[in-house]
Amino acid sequence: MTERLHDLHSDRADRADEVLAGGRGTVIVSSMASDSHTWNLVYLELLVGELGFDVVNLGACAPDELLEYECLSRRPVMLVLSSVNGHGYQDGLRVIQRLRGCRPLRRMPVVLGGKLGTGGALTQEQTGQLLLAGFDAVFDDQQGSGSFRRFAAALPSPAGVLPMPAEGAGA
Ligand code: B12
Repeated sequence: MTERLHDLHSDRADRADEVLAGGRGTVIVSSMASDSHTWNLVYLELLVGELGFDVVNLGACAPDELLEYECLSRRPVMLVLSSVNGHGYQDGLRVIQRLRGCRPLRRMPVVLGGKLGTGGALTQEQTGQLLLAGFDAVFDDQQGSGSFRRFAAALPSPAGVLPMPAEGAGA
């Protein structure tokens, strides 16, 4: 019995270490097929890493098949798509339809953000269509990073991993 309790305790301690070392799970950051901009992805990689996730950055012009393949093989806790070249609506709609059509990826959190339209922000109708097609959230450029941070903070921790310590709490 004592041995079992000891095992349970070490297991918990290992998991806590994992959390402190950034064990909130893997997030994939990527652009989509038409978009060759890269600094947006560098920014997102740093931001998501700062929030405690492990980040895989697929880079610019990621083909739809690559996105699907990486999501299936890595099973991220979230996919963060970025688009700044003005084709965010078209690329986003196509990609989310493909991902949601793939049964194992139906419940994976997927968000889209950046400079999504050519004439500034997307219309309410366009945003609504993206959400209806399966995005969990759409962050237009003018919103800043606050709402994205809140969304990421509310993601459930990977199964069995302890919750992140509250901000400001600590030894
Ligand atoms: C550098 C640059 C390029 C370089 C890119 C080099 C590279 N390696 O990245 C080159 C020359 C290749 C380029 C090409 C083009 N570009 Co360009 N480019 C820029 C420029 C000047 C800076 C972009 C940048 O690096 N910003 C720095 C990064 C850190 O910030 P960011 O990209 O703005 O991303 C921020 C936010 O959008 C947000 N964000 C982004 N993604 C996400 C995702 C989430 C989830 C969240 C929460 C937030 C978020 O966070 C970031 C930090 O605040 C911008 C104009 C500008 N001043 O912004 C135009 C700009 C993005 N380009 C533009 C255009 C049109 C093009 C071209 C189509 C031009 C052409 N006719 O060929 C091509 C597109 C090529 C392609 N296939 O995609 C337009 C896009 C317009 C639109 N969206 O309506 C812009 C805005 C210029 C303009 N004012 O017209 N470009």
